[in-house]
Amino acid sequence: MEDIPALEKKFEEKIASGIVIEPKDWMPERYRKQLIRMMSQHAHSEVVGMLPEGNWVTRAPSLRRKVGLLAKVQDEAGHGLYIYSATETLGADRAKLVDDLHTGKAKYSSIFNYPTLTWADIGAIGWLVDGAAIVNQTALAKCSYGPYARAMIRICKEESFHNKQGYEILASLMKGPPEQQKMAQDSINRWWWPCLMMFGPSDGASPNSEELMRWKVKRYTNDELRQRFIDRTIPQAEHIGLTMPDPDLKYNETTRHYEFGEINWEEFNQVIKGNGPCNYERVHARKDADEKGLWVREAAEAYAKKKLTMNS
Ligand code: FAQ
Repeated sequence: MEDIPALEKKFEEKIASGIVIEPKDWMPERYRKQLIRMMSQHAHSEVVGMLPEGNWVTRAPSLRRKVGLLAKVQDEAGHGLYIYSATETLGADRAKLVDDLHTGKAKYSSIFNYPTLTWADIGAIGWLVDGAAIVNQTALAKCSYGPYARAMIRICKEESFHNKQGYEILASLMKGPPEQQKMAQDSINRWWWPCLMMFGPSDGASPNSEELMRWKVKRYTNDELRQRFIDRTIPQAEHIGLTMPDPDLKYNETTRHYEFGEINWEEFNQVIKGNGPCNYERVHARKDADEKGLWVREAAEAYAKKKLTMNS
């Protein structure tokens, strides 16, 4: 049996040469812990993320829109399941992770603590929230932990469909009467800044980034990904006549990037502390679903046990 410093050295060499770490490989406890933290928050976000959109399933304006939205919400559930499974490859107990969400110990993405007030918000979530998620997750598809990286490949493909669906909803509203255009613009006014917050605190204020970058879990910093999202999103907004609620937004010909205004970090900190507009409602809805689904899980378990006894 090799000693810990030798194992650590080998692990760092693997990371440095771009070798992907797999579940049975030796890894430092801190690497495992960081991955479980980040991946479980990600899984919780996918599952909680179904709630704001689910709010509109019964009120989608046409059968076509309803079918698209239902498929999207189901996809998000699937993403949560892949990522929870990936945390299990690290030895995490899924029931404990879910319990941490319900007791407020675990975080989930700040973005899902905002309400969906109009149909246009469903367009804004698909276009902006999934758009931000794609920028973040295409980078994670190259992360150093194999099961997480592989889950991201399929998830990004599905998110691309969601992104196009959301953009199409907003493009249709922008071609409609003034009331619909106003509704689309209002949704962008409310969702733009919270979407920029999805990428996390600025680099200087991000305690986990340095370690995660060193281990190639994160391949880019929070600010780099935020900038990438802004640069690719503004031309899309202009194309359909939407404007972002930021008077400081302007293209810099020299850097070839958009400059943007100050993010309200106080709002971000309040939301991740549990004081956002819908935090209570979201966690309460998840706890309620968990309690109401208990009999289904118990029945499935009893059936599986019975089948096992009959077969043995
Ligand atoms: N919300 O040191 P950092 C989606 C926390 S999926 C809440 O920079 P890190 C799909 C952070 O956890 C969206 N908390 O942290 C969908 C840490 O707290 P801790 C989710 C946040 O990990 C679409 C503290 O602040 N995606 O949208 C947030 O290096 C439509 C310090 O921050 C992922 O989770 C935030 N926005 O970087 C579903 C992707 N930002 O744990 C339905 C994977 C930061 O130390 C509908 N995660 N915090 O107490 C990541 O890439 C990273 O974890 C970051 C944060 C970038 C989110």
